[in-house]
Amino acid sequence: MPTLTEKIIKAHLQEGTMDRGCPIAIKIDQTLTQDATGTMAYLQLEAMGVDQVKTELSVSYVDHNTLQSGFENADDHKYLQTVANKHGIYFSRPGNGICHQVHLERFAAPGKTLLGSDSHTPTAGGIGALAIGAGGLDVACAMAGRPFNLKMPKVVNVKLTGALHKGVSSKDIILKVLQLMTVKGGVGKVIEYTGEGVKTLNIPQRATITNMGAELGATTSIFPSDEVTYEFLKKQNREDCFVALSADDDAVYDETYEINLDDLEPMIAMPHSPDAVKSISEVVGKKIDQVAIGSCTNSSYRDMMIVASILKNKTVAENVSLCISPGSKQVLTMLSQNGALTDLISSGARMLECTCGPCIGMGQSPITNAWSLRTFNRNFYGRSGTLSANVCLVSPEVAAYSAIKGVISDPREAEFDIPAEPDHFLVDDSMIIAPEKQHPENVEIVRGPNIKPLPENTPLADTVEKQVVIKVVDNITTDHIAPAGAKVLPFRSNIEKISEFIFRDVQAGFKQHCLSVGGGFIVAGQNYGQGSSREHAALAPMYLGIKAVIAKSFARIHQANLINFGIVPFTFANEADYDTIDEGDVLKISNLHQLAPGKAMMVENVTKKTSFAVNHALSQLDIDKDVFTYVKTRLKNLSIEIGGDYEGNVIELMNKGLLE
Ligand code: MIC
Ligand code: SF4
Repeated sequence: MPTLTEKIIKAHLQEGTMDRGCPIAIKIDQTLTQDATGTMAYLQLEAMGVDQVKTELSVSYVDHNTLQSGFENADDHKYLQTVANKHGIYFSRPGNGICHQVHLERFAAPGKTLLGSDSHTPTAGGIGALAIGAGGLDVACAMAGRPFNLKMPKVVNVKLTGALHKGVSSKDIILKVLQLMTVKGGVGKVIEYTGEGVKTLNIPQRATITNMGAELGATTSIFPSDEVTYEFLKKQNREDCFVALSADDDAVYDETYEINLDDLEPMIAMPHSPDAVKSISEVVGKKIDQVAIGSCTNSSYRDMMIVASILKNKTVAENVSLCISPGSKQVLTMLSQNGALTDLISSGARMLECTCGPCIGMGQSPITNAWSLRTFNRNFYGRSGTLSANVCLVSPEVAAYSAIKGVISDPREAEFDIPAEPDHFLVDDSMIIAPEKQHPENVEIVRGPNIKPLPENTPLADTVEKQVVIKVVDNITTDHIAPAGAKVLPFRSNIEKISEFIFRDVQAGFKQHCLSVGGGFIVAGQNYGQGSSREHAALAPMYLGIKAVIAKSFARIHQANLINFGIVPFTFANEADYDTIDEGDVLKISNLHQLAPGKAMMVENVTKKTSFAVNHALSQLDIDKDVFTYVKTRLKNLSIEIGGDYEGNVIELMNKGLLE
């Protein structure tokens, strides 16, 4: 009676028992990184002294920072290419596509585990992989052959019945799930899709759904592997890696939802949260300024063909700027070969590179007070680069039809063709560079001046008495903590520089404030750190002297990143205590060296002369690993465990100025 999730976890289990909520460690078969998180991950891998990665497959993608408005991004790309070549990692060159789209096309396989330093790694769940997003250090550890630690998740069943009507999209399914479960409803859970409706969805449609499971806060999302999966793999020349996989018929789930696809209508997520979902009929007619189509959620061949069909022989409304970024070189080449690209260009669409682009604020920021419709997965405040913009998330059908109408429109009224499945995908892996196998020792790693040393933490004292430097509300995203966008992303390999942007749009002068008071504590509401896997949202606060975050609850990846970099994530034992604390209050936490799994601690509010209890989720493993003295001790321990030459590597990195 196991679920599909339990079957894959069982086949990869290395430590722990599979009881809900218990710590487990699973073997990782594949890893992926992207450029914005990859440089840190590979610096950590180097410091551990790993010569060749121990996974079945590791791929380094470049898809986030490709504007190259200075030398910084190009430096990062060259470092990533050479470090991959030396250590046995495949390198997907800029231009080859968005990591999740390319991985789905060329590498993801049913039944495999995949760990990626990007929160949308679960995209590969569409093909039946157990694909999890994590911080770069966790991915570096997986490349070093260490199992991935997590808590045994609950398994939620979303049962799909019926079939989608024309104009309704798989994006609408996941928006519906977000409406039902909210942005924190998936924390600690895997979402498993079952039911008759599953076989009506092709692999890219399934991947749209698993991709956006990240917005539920879920550990991952997964579809069974069936004849549709086989057909997709065959058309990608990869049928060899097919295995049929599904949950047992009598599988027992922790929660079940049922969605009848026949009843579903086009949906829209309103500003500024992916779970602020309405039916399109509630907002039809609203004037818009921008439409952006693409991202790892909706940039497949199928999505682009639908968009081309809607735009064919039409012109984008004069009040709208439409930009389109196809997901991969495979998709773009196929569109170019069959003429659909001409339909996109003729409509007036502004064609962009096959990268993340506007999804991460790399260009195409909309006008002041804009209403922007995007086929992306996140519409967090400020993420588009225009603080006053109202960004909504929709399907490609809604986006394309609204672009020609100039107002939010219901695509069920549009005339267009549902594209036929291609007989074959265009397979050309010439933009993926295989690593040097014969003499990797001869490969020179190129590090331009933008690659700065890994920062170091000071050991956690037994008693910490410091100010609350910032108090924030519920659902603070990593985009609030460590914003992205064209002005910031060039500095992802430079923590000192990136620390200038921490909480940029929440508290002016945050960096100076932290430095002047010698760091301190962050106090937060529910679901602190939701969104991305970026370690910078922990590394930069660490650099600024943050010692603990006290929140009502945390998002999974951010909590793990805080632990990895020696910031203790505490949760209020009694949530009402949140209201008793003000910014600037001095808090004192004693006996930190006696931190033990499951043991509550007392926090004294020195300013208010009160005290309150806090819990933490640290395991014995976290505490034993001496996480509180990152970088040196932690990396040294890991290095000893994997048999790496830590001393040699650290001396080399220090000589190169990459470690202090
Ligand atoms: C995102 O969508 O927020 C990102 C940019 O892909 C991040 C990774 C990053 O910040 O580099 C993510 O989702 O993990
Ligand atoms: Fe890139 Fe956007 Fe996907 Fe993140 S969500 S990987 S920025 S396309």
